[in-house]
Amino acid sequence: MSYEPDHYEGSVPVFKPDYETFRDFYKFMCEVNKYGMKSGIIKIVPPEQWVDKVAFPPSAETLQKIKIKTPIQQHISGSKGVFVVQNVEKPKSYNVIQWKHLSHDYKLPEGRHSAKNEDSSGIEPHQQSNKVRSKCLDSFTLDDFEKFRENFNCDHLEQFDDEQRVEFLESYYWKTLNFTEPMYGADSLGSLFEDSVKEWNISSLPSILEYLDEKVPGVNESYLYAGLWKASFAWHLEDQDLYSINYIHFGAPKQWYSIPQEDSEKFYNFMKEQFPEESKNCSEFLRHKMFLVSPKLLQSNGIRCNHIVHRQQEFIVTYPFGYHAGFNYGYNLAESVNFALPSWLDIGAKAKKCLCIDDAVGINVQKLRSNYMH
Ligand code: AKG
Repeated sequence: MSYEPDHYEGSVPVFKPDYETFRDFYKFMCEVNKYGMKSGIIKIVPPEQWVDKVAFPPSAETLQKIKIKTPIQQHISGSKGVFVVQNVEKPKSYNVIQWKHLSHDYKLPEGRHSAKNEDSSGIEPHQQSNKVRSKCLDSFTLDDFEKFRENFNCDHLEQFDDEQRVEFLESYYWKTLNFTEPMYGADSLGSLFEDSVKEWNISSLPSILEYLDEKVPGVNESYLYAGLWKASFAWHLEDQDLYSINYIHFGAPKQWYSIPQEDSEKFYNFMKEQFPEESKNCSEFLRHKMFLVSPKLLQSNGIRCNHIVHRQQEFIVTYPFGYHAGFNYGYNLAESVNFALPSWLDIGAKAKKCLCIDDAVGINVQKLRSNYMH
């Protein structure tokens, strides 16, 4: 068994464990903890034996259950690598068929070996597409989802295998971030894992958060994230400085950035300088998940910024004190939850909380510790 990274990508350790090393999530996380506590995030490419147990495409029943409720429209202002993201909820719900249709309104630019933007064969003409969008959620039948399975994934997915294309898109994102208003189906309760998946099932991970007295959405219950091109997550730490794990079930990749823990204080001070008003009003202003600065700007100010592309059927894990941010390269579906190892109890007890958001998550760490110990 080897718990060493296979290699590093953009200074992020990438693990490719064999099935024996991988299958015990808790042991694996304890063994690789020292790496993540340095780099902020790690990537895990699961072994084929595990991937084969996860339905791909998901069953029609599973696809039918996905409800993308009140997605957010992201109003992004700023320039020169410093941006504020304001998330405005849209009072609408989508199923995954409608979400894929919506993705045609958020096209990627052409350029540097681009896949042409013409629609692939499985996509219906515009008129029909309008019909799909206005159709009432309840009027979709299981048969519709059965048919959708033939074309469920992101069109032109192969473009993301072209390194130069991805680099072009990343640089285009930072240049044009404030030109459009991306949509993001973030924080919808749910899971795409079948109960038959016993290992690394994000909706039922072994974690000391099992000892919490109640269910906390997104913390010990998994959330789904339905992405579109440019849908972004601003710089933040997890609630109560927990760990998080994120799996892309299908679709376009996510771009991730992380700050090595050694530079986290430098990073926080830099962010305070960029957003003086907000930081004066709330010392925990980064928990508002509204502030984006580019990796280039960070690096030119002496703050190291790791970067990695997260593809479908891969995991990213984020660590306490590891600030992270990123965006989606297109239509995709990811699942994420928080978790904790016993060594987190001391971290959680000291974690600061933002008091200006009413629904900010607070965990009674003392109670959790005593539940866990007895
Ligand atoms: C996490 O999973 O911890 C994240 O911050 C990513 C959220 C997202 O995918 O939008």
